[in-house]
Amino acid sequence: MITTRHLKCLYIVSKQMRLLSTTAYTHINVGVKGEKQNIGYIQLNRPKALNALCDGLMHEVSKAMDEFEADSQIGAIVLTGSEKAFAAGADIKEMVDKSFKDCFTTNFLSHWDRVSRSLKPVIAAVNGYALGGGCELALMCDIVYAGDNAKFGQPEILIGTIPGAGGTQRLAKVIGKSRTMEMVLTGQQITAQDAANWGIVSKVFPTDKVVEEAIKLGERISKNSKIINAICKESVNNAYETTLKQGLATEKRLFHSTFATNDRSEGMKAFTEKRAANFKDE
Ligand code: DAK
Repeated sequence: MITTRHLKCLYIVSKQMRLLSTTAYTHINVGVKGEKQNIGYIQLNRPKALNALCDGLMHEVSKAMDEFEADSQIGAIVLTGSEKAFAAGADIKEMVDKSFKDCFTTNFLSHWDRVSRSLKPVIAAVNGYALGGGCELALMCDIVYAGDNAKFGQPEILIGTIPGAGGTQRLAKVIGKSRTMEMVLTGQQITAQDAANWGIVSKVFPTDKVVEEAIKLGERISKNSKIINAICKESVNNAYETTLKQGLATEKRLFHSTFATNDRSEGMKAFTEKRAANFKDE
């Protein structure tokens, strides 16, 4: 349910206090969800353009991510679109007249990586089209839930370009070479079920249940220590960027580092005392 709190505001957090921020968003809806209002919620909202990811929209997503990361009460973030489209890709109308020089000298679209740099778990709730940059944005999230009407694809080849935000990289790591090649060289769309079978999506739900399920998942994850969640994410993400040997070495050190937190101590004590852990995120 959307409350007044969701409409205008985000919360900037000082240690004990949540203050209203005056951030106004044009291309996205931003709010907090969940029983404890601890799930950050970002809904892409350019319905007339099937949520094409224009520059302004992506800057707003970055801003909302910054605000949620700064809010100590937010444990996870859900990113979604509409039932018709998660996002139909970067805004082609904004790109159509650009030259190589424009792209190169401005490092065009380089700010797109904000979601992938989140310390907090980000769950994509995908319905409808997730194409091009839309598919890549979903792949930047930590977990992808999809509605049974979702369609994933990298159709850039059909407009004379190639994926530029992970569609030849993250996608290949997730689904392998042959499937990636087929997707990026034909531009074909795949169903939610295929995406689940291939590992892009972890679960498929009826369309009207995806967001609700993503929020429930966020709530479940938020019960853990936020700092341990962040360490755990870092270790998994590292698996995509390094060799197995280096990844295992880093994992071991990150595991050791959890012993510098009170939450690790509390978690293990709680287990031995047969009670629920009371994590304080420290
Ligand atoms: N950009 C701009 N407008 C779009 C759009 C897009 N990607 N997708 C749809 N629209 C607009 C349509 O132009 C139309 O607007 P009006 O004509 O009504 O003004 C409206 O949304 C409804 O679309 P359709 O009339 O086409 O609707 P249909 O149901 O017939 O078709 C569709 C739905 C999703 C199959 C079709 O719209 C479509 O093929 N859209 C384009 C999909 C696409 O090619 N996406 C890839 C774009 S390239 C990078 C970061 C990101 C990227 C690259 C680099 N760096 C970090 C370097 C990403 C690149 C891309 O995503």
